[in-house]
Amino acid sequence: MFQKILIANRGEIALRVLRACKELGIQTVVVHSTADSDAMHVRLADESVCIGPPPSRESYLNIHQIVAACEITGADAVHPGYGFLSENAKFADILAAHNITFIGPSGDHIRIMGDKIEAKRTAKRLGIPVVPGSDGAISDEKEAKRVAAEIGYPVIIKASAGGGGRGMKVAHTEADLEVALQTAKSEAGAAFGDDAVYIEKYLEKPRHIEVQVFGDGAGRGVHFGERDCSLQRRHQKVWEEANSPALNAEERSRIGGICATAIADLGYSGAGTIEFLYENGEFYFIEMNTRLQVEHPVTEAITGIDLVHEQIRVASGGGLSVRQEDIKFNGHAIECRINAEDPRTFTPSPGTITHFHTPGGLGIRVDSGVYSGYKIPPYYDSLIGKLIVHGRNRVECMMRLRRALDEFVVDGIKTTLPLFRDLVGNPDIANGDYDIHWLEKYLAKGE
Ligand code: MV4
Repeated sequence: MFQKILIANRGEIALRVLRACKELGIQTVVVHSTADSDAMHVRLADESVCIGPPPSRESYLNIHQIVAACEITGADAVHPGYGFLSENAKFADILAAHNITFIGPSGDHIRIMGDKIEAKRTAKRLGIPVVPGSDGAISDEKEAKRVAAEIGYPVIIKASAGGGGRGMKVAHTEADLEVALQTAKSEAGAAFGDDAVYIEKYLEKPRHIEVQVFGDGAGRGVHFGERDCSLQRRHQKVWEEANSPALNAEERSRIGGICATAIADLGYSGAGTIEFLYENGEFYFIEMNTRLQVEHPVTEAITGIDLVHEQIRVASGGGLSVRQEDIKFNGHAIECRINAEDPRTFTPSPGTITHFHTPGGLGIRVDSGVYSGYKIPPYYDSLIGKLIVHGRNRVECMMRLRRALDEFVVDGIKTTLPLFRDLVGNPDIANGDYDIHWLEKYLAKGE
């Protein structure tokens, strides 16, 4: 087991990882920018190292500074959290070259999944159902037209270096295709320095369902069920739940089994998320994330398993603590992302939190890095906390969520709490009847 883990992140996820390390009796080091000297992760860690000025590029993304912090403190492993360097293959490789364990998959697995064309090809080879489309990059308009005619319109053009919704263009007819292809290519080239694009059948009203997987790096793979993350705005998830209201136990175990087998065959190590679009009872792979995700607590709530413990165990060579048959799904969980933003326009609202009071009671978990009197710096993302609610079934979970939202107090700044108080009373949400476009339509109506 590791002696000392360096946490290369900030905010609620840095605290989340700190808690797991403390439980496992592992010493902790955190890094921070000069804007985060008063941050909770700095207060709770055994040691801290200031690694640079506020901009992420010069601090939380600065590989040399982080490696230096490892050497100075004698950390033998790094947990990257999510965002920042968590899916940076070069960072994983550099740590390995310094005999520091990256708590995550190999650089090569990160690289494969970071290239969306390569990821899709790999998924298909491993027996995961994918969206119909081009077999690799599209070289010219003629090829685009041939593929589109074959799969049928509408089609979507995506950047291979994109992901998370960046650089996508929809073409409804052949007349739209030329413009869509050219704009997708030039936007991809400008944004990512790589203009490779591919084409897929455009699914009009899918849900976003993702499967939580783990590999032990030695040929074993398991799944922890799925999360439904369809409620998004501009590709930012707002509300996530496990299980998906759209799936039954048989569908869960079928898609989960396919994913677990694929992860085993890939020789993958650590936590991963296989993302699907789900429409008319069918799953279509779109991307794989090679990190722990923001919404992992809903999976922890229904399985009772600490996913960060599992990450640390696997990275240290101790293997997974569970076999597939040990993983049971109990009840229902919902996560609300509390952002320091206007609840309608989502404009960031940094500033001082004058009062912070979190809800409690059975089935309630709040993961947050803020406190009363804390000043939110303007340099980073606006997530200030996550409310995770568990119940024996979805109805109980929703009742408990409504109550927890009533108890939650955040004064001094705007937050997205009022949006959740509206959503929890909405009939479509109560019925679990929503797709990936539901939230944007709801916000546009201004109900
Ligand atoms: C799609 C799609 C429809 N058809 N692919 C957006 C983010 C990226 N991960 C993939 N995305 C989409 N890919 C096909 N073939 C619709 C989206 C999409 C979306 C997906 C998940 C959650 C919210 C979304 C919002 C708009 C578009």
